[in-house]
Amino acid sequence: MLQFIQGPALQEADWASEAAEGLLRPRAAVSPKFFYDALGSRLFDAITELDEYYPTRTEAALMRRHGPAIVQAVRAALGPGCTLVDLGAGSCTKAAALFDALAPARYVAVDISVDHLRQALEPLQRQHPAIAMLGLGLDFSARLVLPPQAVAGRPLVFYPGSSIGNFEPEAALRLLREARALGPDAGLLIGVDRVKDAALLEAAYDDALGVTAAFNLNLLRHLNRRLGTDFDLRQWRHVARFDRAASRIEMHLEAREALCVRWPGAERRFEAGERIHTENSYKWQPGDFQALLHDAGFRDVRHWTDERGWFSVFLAHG
Ligand code: AVI
Repeated sequence: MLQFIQGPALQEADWASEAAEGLLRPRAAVSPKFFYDALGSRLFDAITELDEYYPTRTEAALMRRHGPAIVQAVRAALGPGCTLVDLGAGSCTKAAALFDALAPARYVAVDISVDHLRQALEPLQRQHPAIAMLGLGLDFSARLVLPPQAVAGRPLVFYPGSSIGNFEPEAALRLLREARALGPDAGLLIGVDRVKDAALLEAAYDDALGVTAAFNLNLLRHLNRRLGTDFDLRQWRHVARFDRAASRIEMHLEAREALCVRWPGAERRFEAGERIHTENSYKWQPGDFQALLHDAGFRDVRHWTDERGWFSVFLAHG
């Protein structure tokens, strides 16, 4: 049985006012959610294929190598017939790879828009008729609560891809607490990118082909369409730096020259070298992430890593 539910969607006026507020701050900043229009989503898919962008392929290799042990640990922790809650499900391929071994009773695919999920879920439901499936449109970065009919059996929240790194640590803690609160016996399986050499990290976020630069600059195109700004993309350049003290990659767009950006009802001057902060991608030490999981209320935590120790998958429950 396949169902779809769309939660409250952000109104166009909310998107515009959020972007305008960020542009008008003394240190301009725009939320990374503005990366993901149709072209931005395709550019992100291209990033995951770059030689320099190791997280996607490292996590995939880790899941292939340790998948059986991970699934066994999940089954030992949660028992059979869990509800697999897939955050940021997109094409649902990462979760679908677990179906045969994990045999969930239900699959809840969560993404910002339910329309993204229809294409993926319809064929998946035909391939796995025994799993009850729900596509849920929800901005879980604001708050993760599921409709009461979504969960039947113990929930296992699945959040691969190290997207937790795009949350500020306090917001990450809030999301993990909300995951813990999905049920008295909720579990969590999550991919986390680790602290490593700055040169490796900076190359992953500033690749030779310029795909990440295009991904970052595309945010300005998106703003031109959504807010009516008149950004000229040629006046901006992509910057990605690892801040070791904050343990995060920061992405910015830097004005190549003094300029003025205008949009209906407002304008903002930028000096040459002035930046718009577009994303943080936090890199975690395993011990610190384990402490965060404990703070979120999970008592039992295990983790697996690849042979270079670049990426970790954590299973938390209890
Ligand atoms: C989606 N997220 C995990 C990516 C990351 O690595 O922080 C987004 C990204 N930004 C630039 N490259 C990839």
